[in-house]
Amino acid sequence: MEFNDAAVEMRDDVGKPWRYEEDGCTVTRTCVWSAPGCHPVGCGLKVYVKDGEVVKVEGDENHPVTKGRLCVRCLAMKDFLYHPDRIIYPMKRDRANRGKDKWERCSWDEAIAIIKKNYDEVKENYGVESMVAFMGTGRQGNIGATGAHRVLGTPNGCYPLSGFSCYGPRVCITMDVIGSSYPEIDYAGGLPGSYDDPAYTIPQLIIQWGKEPIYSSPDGLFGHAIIDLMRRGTKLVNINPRITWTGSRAVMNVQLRPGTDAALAMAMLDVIIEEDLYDHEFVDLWCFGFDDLAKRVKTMPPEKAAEICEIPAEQIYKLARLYATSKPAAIAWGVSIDQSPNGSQAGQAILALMSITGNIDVPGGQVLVSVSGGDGGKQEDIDSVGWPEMKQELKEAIIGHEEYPFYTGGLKMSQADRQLDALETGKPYPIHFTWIGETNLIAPTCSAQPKRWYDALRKVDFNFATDTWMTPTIQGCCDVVLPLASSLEMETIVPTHYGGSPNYVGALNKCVKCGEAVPEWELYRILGLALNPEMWENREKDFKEFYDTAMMRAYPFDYDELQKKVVIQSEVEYRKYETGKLRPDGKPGFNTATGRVQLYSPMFEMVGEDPLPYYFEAPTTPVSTPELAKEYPFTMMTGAREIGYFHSEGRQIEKLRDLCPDPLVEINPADAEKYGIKAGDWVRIENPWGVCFEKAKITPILKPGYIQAQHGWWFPEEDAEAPHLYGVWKSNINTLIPHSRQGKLGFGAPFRTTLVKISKAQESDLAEADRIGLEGEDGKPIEHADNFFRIDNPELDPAAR
Ligand SMILES: Nc1nc2c(c(=O)[nH]1)N[C@H]1C(S)=C(S)[C@@H](COP(=O)(O)OP(=O)(O)OC[C@H]3O[C@@H](n4cnc5c(=O)[nH]c(N)nc54)[C@H](O)[C@@H]3O)O[C@H]1N2
Ligand SMILES: Nc1nc2c(c(=O)[nH]1)N[C@H]1C(S)=C(S)[C@@H](COP(=O)(O)OP(=O)(O)OC[C@H]3O[C@@H](n4cnc5c(=O)[nH]c(N)nc54)[C@H](O)[C@@H]3O)O[C@H]1N2
Ligand SMILES: [Mo]
Repeated sequence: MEFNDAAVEMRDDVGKPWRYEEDGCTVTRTCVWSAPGCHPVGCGLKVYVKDGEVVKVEGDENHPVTKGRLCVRCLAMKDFLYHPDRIIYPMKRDRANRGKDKWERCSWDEAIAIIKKNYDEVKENYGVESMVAFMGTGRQGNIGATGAHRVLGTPNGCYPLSGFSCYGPRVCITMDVIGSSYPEIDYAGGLPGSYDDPAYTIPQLIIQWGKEPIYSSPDGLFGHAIIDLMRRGTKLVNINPRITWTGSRAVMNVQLRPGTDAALAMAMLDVIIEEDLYDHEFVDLWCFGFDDLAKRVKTMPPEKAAEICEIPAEQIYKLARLYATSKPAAIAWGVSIDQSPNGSQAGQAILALMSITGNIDVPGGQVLVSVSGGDGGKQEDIDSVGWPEMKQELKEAIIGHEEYPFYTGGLKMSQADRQLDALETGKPYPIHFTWIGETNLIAPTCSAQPKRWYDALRKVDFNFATDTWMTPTIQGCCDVVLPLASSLEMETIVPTHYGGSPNYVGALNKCVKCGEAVPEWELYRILGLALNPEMWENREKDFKEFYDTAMMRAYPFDYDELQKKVVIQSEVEYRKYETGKLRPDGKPGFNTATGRVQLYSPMFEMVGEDPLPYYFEAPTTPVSTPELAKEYPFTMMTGAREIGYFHSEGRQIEKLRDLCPDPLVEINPADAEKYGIKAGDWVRIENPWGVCFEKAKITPILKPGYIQAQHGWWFPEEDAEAPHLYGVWKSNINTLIPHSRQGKLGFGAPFRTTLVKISKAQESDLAEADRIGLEGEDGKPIEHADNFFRIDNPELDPAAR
């Protein structure tokens, strides 16, 4: 990645220094990244500190992109920092007391000694492969690669979300099709003149495809940029079963049936090719497999897709023409695509749309990172990041490798569903030691059927966690917990889009210290030196040193310079396929096997997948499982993002809880009337895999027959002890999502297309749900396992393995 000095100079002229005095406070300008959880937009903050304590946080108007705008989660940062439920000291608990609130504060030395004793024993008796490091979303540490491989020395880093249904699929597919990290829309984030920069062109059209950045700012895309661009004339299309806030301002809302995106994308390709609306020059010079693609998409004419997607065929024609004739146009690929077993094909078709319309790596289109960038475009970088000096037989022992080599090879992580199978069955080998690094997986976040994960993790010999808060997962399963610092308590950097798209790099400038919490990179060093010293002995002692040596290749400025400037924008160069900047050999073209955009994927073919996009029904829908649909008539989407919470975080913070006090399920008014459900009623949501309860939000933004249920819920104010675990089972929507329904590449899961039935919850039901795990009248805890966690019923569920 190259960086723009002009931009830096400009900031110096207009910006405040990185630290100054005001109103009796020391003000530090800094950028944020997790914790608290957030994807790396690196929003700018001004943090006011007096007598060593944060008194106020404001948006930093000097930040070249966020320009003072900030979401509520950052505005509530002070409440996050000093909340009594935060973990700021190491804690230990006897294994026999798992699930009991019997934590004891201990020293760092003692905590590390306990971890090391267990590590050494398990390594000696079963080998490092019997260990797993679990990671959640988008944290700076990336436990998957760094933690598992460098700290534990195991090949099994695992993101436990069924089918790795977030971002990973996108990156792997794009790596194969385009040879780059995934292409984000170009919102001028790397340009010093922002939207008015002479190098930039305002997109005529943006398609938010299963994405709603205004709430989510996902994977480094600053949500407000969409609004900024609309103010400058960009038209918006939402492809979304729900009409969202931005949808109400869009020129078109394509309210497709969830999980049918591949059919829609293929039909759009068909129209664009059939009506000769594609970019001939780009296709001729830079694409591979166009004729095969054209032939394939002929099998999905708009009329057929219209039936599958339950939208008018006319709308598909209109959308295809609008997209192909708007220059430039950009598609924002949302997590809804990844959260579908057919998502790999939908993604492949979306990349084909971006490519054949000539929108790849052009101003206002989809921007790509250059090979010298921070995403490690060079093969040796990829190898060394993923597998530091790990023996070949260990690499091959990674769980799920034989069945899903595209997944395990691309992500260097064990396949999530097979990882649960291994925990449950001991096959291909038993798991004896886990590090729950950055995920609250038994809350309805990073797993399908979390009760199965919970039961399996409880049996593991030793589990330790690293987090900023106590969670149901830690309370239920762990033996040691190490405290992590938040964004305001550390020095580090934030590269937007995890370094995947050239925008800017921000500095996290330390403002305060809380207890004995440490930044994630420091934690790796502490653990690494104890457990796997040969990998860590010669490594840098602090972040500045690490940055100035290890990261210099990616960033041509030293840490002190970045700290002072707070944000440095990258130099954006377009059409890099013409100048050789996308390939390590410096030749023009793309960094793929054929040197072109692979509309036909040789790699997919090699691993037994169809090389061309195709459509298949999700595992439980009225079409694929009509019998099941008779009893469970609603199609459930889950997890559409809320502004106040990041997944399972934030329920403790009063200001955020006030915004959304209860778990909500959206129901269309016609359905609500039919089922006698009123706004605010508790609703029983049920299917063969489980039962849970959320409160009704009655809204016409979704069609009858569909519901959208919130994820992430637990109740930190409730009883901590197992099996109640802060009421984590009551509104645990993921108990209803079946395990192991991924596509052929190992990706995708039905988080947005599962069949359920709904009813107004009975008082007795709710009373039972509220008391799961608490003592009944006879003094024994109520388990209700049969009622709340159904056992897979193979008769109802033909797809069950
Ligand atoms: N039903 C349903 N379920 C979903 C989704 C959905 O749409 N529907 N979305 C899925 C998606 S896309 C994702 S990515 C997953 C996310 O799943 P998770 O990542 O597991 O979710 P979180 O609750 O954000 O985070 C877990 C823990 O990380 C801690 N944490 C925060 N910041 C840091 C940090 O910097 N370092 C460390 N070590 N810990 C930190 C938090 O305190 C929290 O306890 O959820 C998935 N779950
Ligand atoms: N405030 C907040 N921000 C977050 C997070 C958070 O928990 N809270 N989580 C972060 C994470 S890990 C992620 S991955 C991102 C995700 O962020 P986004 O990619 O923006 O995804 P969502 O908001 O989950 O979903 C976007 C829309 O997809 C629609 N949708 C549902 N099913 C389908 C479908 O089958 N097809 C189509 N086309 N659309 C569908 C939903 O109605 C929803 O409005 O957000 C990140 N940012
Ligand atoms: Mo995610």
